Amino acid sequence: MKKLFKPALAVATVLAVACGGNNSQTTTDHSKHDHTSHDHAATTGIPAGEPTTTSTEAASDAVVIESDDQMKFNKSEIKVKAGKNVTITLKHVGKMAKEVMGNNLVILKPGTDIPAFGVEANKAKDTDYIPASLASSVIGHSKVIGGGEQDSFEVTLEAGKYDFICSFPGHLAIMKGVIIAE
Ligand SMILES: [Cu+2]
Repeated sequence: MKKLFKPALAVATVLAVACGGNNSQTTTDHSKHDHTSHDHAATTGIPAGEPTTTSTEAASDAVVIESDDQMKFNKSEIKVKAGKNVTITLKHVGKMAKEVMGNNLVILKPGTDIPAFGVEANKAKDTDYIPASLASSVIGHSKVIGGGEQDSFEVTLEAGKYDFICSFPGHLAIMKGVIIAE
């Protein structure tokens, strides 16, 4: 209730001022104000408190992303806590073997040329499609996994936006997204 009180008061004050009347009194005198004519002040006061709750849930230090046999991640945007050790888990919820429908999750440094990375990744089967020549572009990555498997890795990201892809050949055009560290 404490969190809701402030926005509700702010809204009530704004509406009271908008109503005209004695402006110098309304800020301190809102408790005596006729509430029947300001029913909407109470309802708008509740949503005003919501963003606080939403933002604490948004950035996490442990995220799970699913991939499937349709060459898709289930999320295109992930929010994590900046400057904190974050665990990223990739879960392949499909059934196909990793040789056919392998998926991984690779977080790339900002500014990485993704198509060029993909060209090199295609040649890097032995290293889970992480090209040694472009290792410096990789902030973190999972193993290549098949249906029913999962793999986790840890990263610490400075505040910012990072691309993530699946670097299995032919997948990165569709299997991609953004990680926002905040
Ligand atoms: Cu993939």
